[in-house]
Amino acid sequence: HARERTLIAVKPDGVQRRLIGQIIQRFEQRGFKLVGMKMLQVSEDLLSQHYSELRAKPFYPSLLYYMTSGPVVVMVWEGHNVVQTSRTMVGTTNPTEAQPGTVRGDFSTHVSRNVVHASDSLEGAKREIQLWFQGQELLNWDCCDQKSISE
Ligand code: DAT
Ligand code: MG
Repeated sequence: HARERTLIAVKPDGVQRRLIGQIIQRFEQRGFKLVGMKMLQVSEDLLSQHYSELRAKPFYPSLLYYMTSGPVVVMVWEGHNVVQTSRTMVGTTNPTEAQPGTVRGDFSTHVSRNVVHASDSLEGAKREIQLWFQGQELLNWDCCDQKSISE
């Protein structure tokens, strides 16, 4: 529905490569609404909760190292089907397979530096938004063009 929310993050490689603006622009122009955003140096504790399902993977230590190597920009976007649509906009996990036109397909070549994070399900999005944001950091506001974008 129109109030669905998802968590999108520009990872440290995306911040270093000055891609924050281009990534935000894609979500704005698609018609989604930004309801929360901050830049932060992530702690290992937060990351280990965020990536708890990947703890047993061989790449997990290097994933933690990379994700804490510099600031990230984390955002909550709202809109119709935003979870699924943003996964499509972000592209496949491995940029080798990501379609041109997707963030990963346009800006990355290697799975370990894939520029952006997007929640992969409604439940995952709820969990991640609660993990990264305090309730009062998320704003309920009206976009003047909302009625032109969704029912
Ligand atoms: P996604 O970010 O597309 O949701 P995921 O949740 O399976 O993918 O994995 C989280 C991140 O972990 C991913 O963005 C990059 C890293 N990763 C996943 N598979 C990897 C692999 N085989 N080698 C190195 N890093 C990997
Ligand atoms: Mg994931």
